[in-house]
Amino acid sequence: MNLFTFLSLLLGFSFFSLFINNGVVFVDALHKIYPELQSIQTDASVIKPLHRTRFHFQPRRNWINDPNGPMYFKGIYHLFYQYNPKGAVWGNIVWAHSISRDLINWKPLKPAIYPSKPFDINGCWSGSATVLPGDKPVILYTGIDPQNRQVQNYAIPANLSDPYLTEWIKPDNNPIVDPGPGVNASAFRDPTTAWLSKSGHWKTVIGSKRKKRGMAYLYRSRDFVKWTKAKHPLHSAANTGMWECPDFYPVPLRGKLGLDPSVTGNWVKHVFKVSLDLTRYEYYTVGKYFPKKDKYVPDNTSVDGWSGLRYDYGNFYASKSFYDPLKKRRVLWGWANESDSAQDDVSKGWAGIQLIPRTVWLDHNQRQLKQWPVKELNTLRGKKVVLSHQKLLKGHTVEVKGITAAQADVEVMFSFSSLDKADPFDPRWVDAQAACDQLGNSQGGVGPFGLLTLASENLDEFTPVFFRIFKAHHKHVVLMCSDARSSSLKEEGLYKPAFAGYVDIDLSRKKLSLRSLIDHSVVESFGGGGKTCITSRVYPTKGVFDDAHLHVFNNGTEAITVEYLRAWSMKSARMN
Ligand code: DQQ
Repeated sequence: MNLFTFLSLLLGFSFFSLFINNGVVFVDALHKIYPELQSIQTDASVIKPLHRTRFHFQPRRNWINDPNGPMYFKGIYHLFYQYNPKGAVWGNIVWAHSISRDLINWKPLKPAIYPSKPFDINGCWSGSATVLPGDKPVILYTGIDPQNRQVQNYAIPANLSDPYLTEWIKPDNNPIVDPGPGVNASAFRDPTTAWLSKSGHWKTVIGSKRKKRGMAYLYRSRDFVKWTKAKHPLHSAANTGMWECPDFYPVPLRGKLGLDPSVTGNWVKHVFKVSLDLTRYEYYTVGKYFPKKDKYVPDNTSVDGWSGLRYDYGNFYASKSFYDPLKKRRVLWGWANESDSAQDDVSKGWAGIQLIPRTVWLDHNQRQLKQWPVKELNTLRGKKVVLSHQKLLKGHTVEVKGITAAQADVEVMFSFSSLDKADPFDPRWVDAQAACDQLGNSQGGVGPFGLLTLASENLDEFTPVFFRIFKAHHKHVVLMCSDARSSSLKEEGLYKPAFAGYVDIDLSRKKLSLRSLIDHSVVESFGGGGKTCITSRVYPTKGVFDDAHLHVFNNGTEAITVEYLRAWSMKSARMN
C-alpha cells in the first residue's frame, strides 16, 4: 500500500472516485463517501464527553469540514462551515453558521445556505465572503448542479440591518460562473474572497486542475454578478493536481498588521495558498502580485510545489483567512479532520474540529509567515503554574503539576549553552516527517527536548512535541516533531503519524520556544514563536480528563534549561 492510499484510508478520503450521473462521468478526488453512514444521526444528548474538544470549535454533533466565508460584520464574527446535519461522515453538506464576539465563544444559528435550487441542488460546497463597500457582505460558493457540474453562485443577506445575518438569499440569476469550455467541470470550485483593483474590477480566483496541473483561474467583474474569465490563470503549477480552497492576500513587508485583500504596493508581498487534494496537505508561497497583468509570481525563496511551506505540518486542511478590520489583523482558520475511522466517528456521533484561529503575518526574514493563536484565547486561561530556570540533564523529565493537563495552554522557552553536541544532519532527511519517523524522541546530542502531552501516569501513552538540533554543512537545522505514535493504547483504526517540520530560525541566542494548546483530542503546537506549527489529533485511552499528565523533558546529552514554562488550565469555551 503506498503512502497516499494509506493516508486516504485512515483520514477518510478517497483519492479516486468515479460517479456516473445522467450520463456525465464525474471523476473526482474528494472526501471519502460512505452512503450507508451519511444519515445515521446520533442523539446530541448521548454524545460522550471523551475526546470532545472544549475550546476548539465544534458543533454539538455530526461531521464538519472546511471553514467557509469567515468575516467580521457590525461587531460580530461569522464562521460558516461545511456541515452534515444528518450524520458523522461527509455528506448532505450545508453551510452551517455560528457567530461570536471574540472568535472563541460561539453561538449557532440555522444553516445559512443549503441545497434548494437547480444551481446547488446536489451540494453547497466551499467558498468565501467579501464585504462590499457600504458594508454589504456577499458570499461566493460552489454549487453542484443537476449534471454534477461545479458552478459558482452568490448569496446575499436578506436583511442587512440584522447583525447576525441569519437569512441568506440565493438570487435566481445564479450560477454566476459556470465552468465554460476547456474547464474541468468536476474540478472547479472554492472561490476566494474577491479583491477590488484600481481599474474598478472585482477579482476572484477559483481552484481547478488541467490534467495534472493545479490551476487558479482568475475571474473579473464590475458588478459582482457578471464575471469574465481572464485569459491567463493567476497562477498554476505542474504536477500538483487539483487546487482546492485557494487563498490569496497581501501582507506588509514589516509588522504584524493585516491588510484588506485589495491592498497592493511596493510595501507588501502576497501570499498564495492552495489545498492539495492529492496529498491532503496545503502549501503556500510568498511572492509578488502584478495587478495590471493579473499574475502572481512566487519569490525564488518559496518552493512552488507540494514540498513547499505549510501553515501547519500536521492535521490542517482547507484553510481560509480573512481580514479583521476591528483588530487590523489577518486571521486564519483551518480544519482538522479526525484520525480515527468512520465507524469510530459514527459511534462518537461527531467528526472534525476547526483549529484555534491564528493571526498570520510575514516573518521579518520575508520568506515565510508566522502564526499565533488570536489573543482572545487568553481569556480562557485559568489556573497558572510556572517553572523557571529548571535545568534538564539527559533523560530528565519534570512533571508540570497543578493544572488540567488534558485542557491546557503551555508556553515554554528552552535554552542551551552550546550546539557542539549537535548530531550531524543526514541530507537524505529532505522530508522532516521521515526524519522524525526514524528518530522519534530517542536519545540525541542537542535534543530531543520538549513536552510530553496527554501522558498517562506510567507513561505508556503520550504525545511528545519536541525539537532536535542538527549540524549541517554551514548551519544548524532545527527539526520539530509532534509524534502521535505513542498517543494511544488503541491501535485499530487510528492514524498515528510522526508529523514534523523544520524551523528556519536564528539560534544565535541559543533559545527555542514552544507553545502547545492541548484539548483532549488535539495538540496544536507553535514552534519558534509561530514559525513552524504542527497539529496532531490523538485519542488517549488513559491520559484523559484528570488522569492526563504533562511533562517537560530532555533526552539529549546537552543539558537544556527551561528558562520559563507557564501553563494554564483552560476553561471551556461557550461552544455552539
Ligand atoms: N471540501 C468541499 C469542497 C472542497 C473540499 C466539499 C476541501 O468545496 O474542495 O465539502 O476539503
